[in-house]
Amino acid sequence: MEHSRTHIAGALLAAAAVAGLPAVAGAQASEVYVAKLAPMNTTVTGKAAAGKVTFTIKGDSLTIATDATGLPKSITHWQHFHGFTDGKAAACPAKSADANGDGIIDLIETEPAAGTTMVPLIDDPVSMDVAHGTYPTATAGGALHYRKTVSLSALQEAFGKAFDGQKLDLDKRVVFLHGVPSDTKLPSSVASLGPIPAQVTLPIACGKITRVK
Ligand SMILES: [Cu+2]
Repeated sequence: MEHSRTHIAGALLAAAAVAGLPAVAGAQASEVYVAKLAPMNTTVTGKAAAGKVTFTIKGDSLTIATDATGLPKSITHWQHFHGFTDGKAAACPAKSADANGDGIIDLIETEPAAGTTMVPLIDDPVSMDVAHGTYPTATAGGALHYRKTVSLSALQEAFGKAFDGQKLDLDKRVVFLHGVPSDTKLPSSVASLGPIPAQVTLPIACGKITRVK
């Protein structure tokens, strides 16, 4: 017992000594970006998605967290940030984005306002694997909680490779949550990406990323 107490005290002292160094680094300002989610296509989902996606940068660490409610329950939801590769700032699509007037803003109709799919918020965002990444699943109550920490420099490098040397520029991006149940009936006018079913890519929430700290 005596031995283990001594050991614990020693370990605490060592931890404090180590913590002393990061405390200096921790004093450097962290950057926080937030996208407040607004619902989209509620006539299809029958409910209003809400919540936020937070991006916290500390040194080389970027933590991405989604906390959302009001989602189609118990299914996987694709989520990404979208944007333009020419430096233009992205925006969430307005109602007028429904170009074909079918009452639904599909993924393709988001592009004039929001640009292209950029980084998937999956188990490994640095892989940039939009089509095959593992996306989070909503609970039976329609809530979704996702949290992932990546190396900022690694993500920046992968992003630059995919998008012609562009910077992440989070405050020029928007986040989309996608997805309705696979048996949801959609008009044939609802477009999607390649062979991916429109039910998977249908936008259900959007939020513009803004820097709050
Ligand atoms: Cu997306």
